[in-house]
Amino acid sequence: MDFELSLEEKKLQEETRQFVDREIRPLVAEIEKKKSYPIEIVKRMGRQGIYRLLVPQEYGGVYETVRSLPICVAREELGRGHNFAGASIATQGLGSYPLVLAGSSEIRKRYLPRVASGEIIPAFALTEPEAGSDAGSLQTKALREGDHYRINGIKCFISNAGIAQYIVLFAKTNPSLRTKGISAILVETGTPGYEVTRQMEILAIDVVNELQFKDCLVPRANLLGEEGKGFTVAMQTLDLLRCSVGAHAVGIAQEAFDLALAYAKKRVQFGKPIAQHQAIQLKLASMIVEINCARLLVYQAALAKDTGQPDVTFKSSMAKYYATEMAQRVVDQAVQIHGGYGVLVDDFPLERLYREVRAPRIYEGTSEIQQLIIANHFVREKKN
Ligand code: COS
Repeated sequence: MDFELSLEEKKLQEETRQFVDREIRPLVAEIEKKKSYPIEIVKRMGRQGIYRLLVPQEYGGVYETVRSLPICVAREELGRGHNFAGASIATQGLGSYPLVLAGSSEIRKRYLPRVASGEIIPAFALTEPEAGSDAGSLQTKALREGDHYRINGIKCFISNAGIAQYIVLFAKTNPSLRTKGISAILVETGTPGYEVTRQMEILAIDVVNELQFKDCLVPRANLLGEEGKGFTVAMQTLDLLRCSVGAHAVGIAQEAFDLALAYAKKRVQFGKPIAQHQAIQLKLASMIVEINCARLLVYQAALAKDTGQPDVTFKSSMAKYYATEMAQRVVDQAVQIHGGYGVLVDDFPLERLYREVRAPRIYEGTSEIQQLIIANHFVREKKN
């Protein structure tokens, strides 16, 4: 068993780290101050070619098929730099992977190359006011009418919808069924009847919106895959990207650890740097052990996906669950090591990491949903 990244993956890691230092970190202070749409990050990531990890080679991607490990390696580095950079690779993937899985060849050709270059921003619209963890209970309807679907309903917490050119919508084409009544449909954001109704401000800087569909007519050709198979498309997309949320969390935690270590080495109390006090050393030791455990879980889940193992869902949920909970603990300890400076809003970045680390325990499935999936892996096995 080899725990080393390949030379190619190490190169990606190093190049992404340099890109973050050179092109993301200098933007952070202004983005945080203005609380503006960090669209410049998308442009820069597109130029760097990072979104090319998300689509197959045939459509401008890096690899023949989409691979999870490189996405995770890149996302850890992006997550260290700024929340929106780490989230952006995932939101771009959430909006493009359903096309990779189920889009017609015409749809793939039309959209994927431009997603890969960053020219197009897509979004993934699953959540509704009354359907969060229980995604199968969503109520948005897409009813057949000739060559079109007539869509009515509300979606919320939809990342990037406010800046997207298209969304992948999950709606009921057969409202009398639960998950088997759900279909995935591509909706261009300029379509009449589609409206972004609210910018939802959250703890970390991100673009999160509420949407409304009022008699929005979309061609039937925009159906992704078959009617009634949308829930599976959503779950398989989450299988790919949940472990990358874990990678993002590892990036936040590593950044917090590095800051805490540097601070502890220079901050003198009781006549010596606090890094030489056992109380701080114990914290640093626990933090780095936890970070490495989480990183290994992320790599394990990514490799499971890339080698076609059957337990991807389980491993991806373990990686997301452990890494996001771990990152919360690590950032909290990093704040503690910084003392009063840890909660200062200006100049010290810990306060930003403290805000950024919270949402990953919720989005793409809460920690409790991940625990449920992890437990069900064994409960279901025992049944068979
Ligand atoms: N891959 C392929 N198929 C899957 C799957 C996966 N990862 N997960 C579930 N399915 C299939 C099941 O096999 C089942 O098919 P059959 O009916 O043919 O057996 C179907 O989908 C329904 O699955 P299940 O019965 O497990 O659905 P539940 O309604 O119980 O919900 C959870 C399952 C809770 C796991 C799901 O609703 C979920 O992930 N919720 C969280 C949603 C979320 O992450 N939201 C964040 C928004 S996106 S940022």
